[in-house]
Amino acid sequence: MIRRYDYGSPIETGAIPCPPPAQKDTMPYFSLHRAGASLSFSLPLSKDTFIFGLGETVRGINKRGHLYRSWNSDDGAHSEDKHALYASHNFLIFWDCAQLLGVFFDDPGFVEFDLGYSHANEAVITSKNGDLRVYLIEEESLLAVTRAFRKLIGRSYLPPKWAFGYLQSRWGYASEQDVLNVVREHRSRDIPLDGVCMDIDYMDGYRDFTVDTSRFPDLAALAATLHDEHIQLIPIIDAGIKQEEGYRICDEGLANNYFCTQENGQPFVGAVWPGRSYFPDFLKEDVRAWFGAQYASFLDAGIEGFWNDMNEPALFYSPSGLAAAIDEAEALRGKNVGIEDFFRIRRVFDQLAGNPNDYACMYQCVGGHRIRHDRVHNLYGMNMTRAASEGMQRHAPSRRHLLFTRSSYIGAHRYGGVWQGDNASWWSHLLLNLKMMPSLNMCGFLYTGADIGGFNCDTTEDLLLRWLQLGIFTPLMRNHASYDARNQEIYRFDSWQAMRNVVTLRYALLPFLYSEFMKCALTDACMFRPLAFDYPQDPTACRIEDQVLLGEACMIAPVYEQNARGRHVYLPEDMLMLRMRSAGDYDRVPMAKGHHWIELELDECPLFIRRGHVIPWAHAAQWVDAVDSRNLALQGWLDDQAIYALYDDDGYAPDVELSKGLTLIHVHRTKDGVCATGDGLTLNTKLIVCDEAAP
Ligand code: MIG
Repeated sequence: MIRRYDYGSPIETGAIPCPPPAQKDTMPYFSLHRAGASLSFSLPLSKDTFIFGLGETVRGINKRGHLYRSWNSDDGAHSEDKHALYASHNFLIFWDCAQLLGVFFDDPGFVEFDLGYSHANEAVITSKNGDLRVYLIEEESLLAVTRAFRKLIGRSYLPPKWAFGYLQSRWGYASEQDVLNVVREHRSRDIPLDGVCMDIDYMDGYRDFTVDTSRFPDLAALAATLHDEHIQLIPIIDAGIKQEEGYRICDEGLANNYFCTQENGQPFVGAVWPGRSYFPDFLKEDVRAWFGAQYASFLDAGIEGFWNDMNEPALFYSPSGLAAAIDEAEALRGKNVGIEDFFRIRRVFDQLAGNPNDYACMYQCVGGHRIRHDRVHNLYGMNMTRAASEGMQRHAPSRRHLLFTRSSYIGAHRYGGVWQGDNASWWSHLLLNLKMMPSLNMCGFLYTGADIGGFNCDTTEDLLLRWLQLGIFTPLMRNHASYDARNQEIYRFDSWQAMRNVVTLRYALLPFLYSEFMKCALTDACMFRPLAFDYPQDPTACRIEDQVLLGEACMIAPVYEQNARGRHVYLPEDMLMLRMRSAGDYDRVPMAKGHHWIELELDECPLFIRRGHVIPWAHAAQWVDAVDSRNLALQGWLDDQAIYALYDDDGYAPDVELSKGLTLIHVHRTKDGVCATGDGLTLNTKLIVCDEAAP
């Protein structure tokens, strides 16, 4: 059951395509408190209440005990003390033995989630503006609540199949030659690869939709060369438009009033990579149509994937903010500057970026009305993504495109995926990557992954290897690093062969991963789930933060500590462990429900398959299109029989239907072994473990 309650004058956010009518009664369970414009909703927490959700945030799968804020922020330091990252996903599930409640706070402004932080036995959610819709979802189970919410917010974005390949990226591939080198180094070592991301370096002076032809002389020719190698180019597009007469995008935007404004109606100016820039008002439909149409020139050049960045929107400084800071510093010139003044002035400069005062000087247009940006701040990235998605659909309707964004709000999941932003080459961020997966899935974001190896800071060889061992399971599998970080392409390291072998696993698992992804997207399910979702009666399973369920039949448990040669794993039921080194090299270990210490050498990673289930396993390949998903081996631990529903399609067509893509694989035991059938499939059952092998 879903009920909607409205407060103040809610803004149409687009999170929910067809909202149910608002209730007339008062909302149960929560008590309300007004203070000025702000409106708080509080809910008592028992000592056993779990809180799930909130999508892209720091800390645990269980969100209880911290203060989170919805305020999309360009903050590259994802430390535990942070309250907000790039996205606002205001969906929560409260669960204990007495109550199960899904709640979505549809509010595009500043919202605070005090989840047992001020008072351990109370959750208080505060909307700063008090204009919002709240949706209450009550169902029988965690899975059902999530599915009902997902159904409400609409189907998740479907990427093309090639987007499940391994992608290599770096801020700093500064020329065509750099890109070609990356491709050659992978192909010559048989490291599988499906795409190379182009960061802002390809642009001419960081102007969107331009190419610096001195370094990338012919993008279409480069794209064609790479297509021959089965590799896609994936350029970045930023939100800010360089302020410069004669730059077409700028001129068109000014001529048509496409940019966000100041209070006086003049276009708002803030500095990002191109210097002083304008910000398209993506809340306006004509602006989205115009901006989205710009992607066409790249599509015509043979490019089929993009990433949208800086769309919180990030602001490095505003001219007035910077001028004030310089004045303050100037006032100290020649003085014997005291330490307090020194720290103050340092803070003034630190606080120029993403300053709330600047967002309060920016105006957008919603339904013909001017509205201060900070009331709708969290919708900016979503609407840039929408512009791109709709633009591509209009220009090339017969294909799916790869699109992932940094900033998002619930609703953006219908238009693209998300990457998890500027993480660091820290072991804790490998674990954070894992924890974000189920939380993002609950909020609709299925196509996601983090920068493998870590974006900021210098990675280490073992961190990259361990991170790849997680990355093989995440739909977006991209190695990405900052310009000032150590080179972290696989081929830079002594143990590149071990890393390559890990990547081959991704391709062996590809039919399985694609199948699980598409089934989840098409049935509003979560590909990654906390153990609590499937084992709510198992108190040990419910509190696990470093293992997650993958698809219907699997569980993953990566190693996330340096120098570890294994880890503790809790099995909520009997499972077959694959201790994997490469697509052709793994051990199959049937294991009983319970606690286990598992030895895992640096080049080994585990995948657990529930007893009684099988999963498909392909021959590894160098790129996605070369994976033969009709000719499969089956892995698993079989009792009498099992069924696997394999979803597959051509990987491009946008109008997919679950029933058209499903092939049922039936497996059963016979006197002489195992027999498997599936329409049009060649199936090899040699990898299936039978009961006799049980511990
Ligand atoms: O201010 O384009 O998160 O992936 O490499 C940094 C340069 C801007 C932030 C993105 C990152 C990208 C970087 N960008």
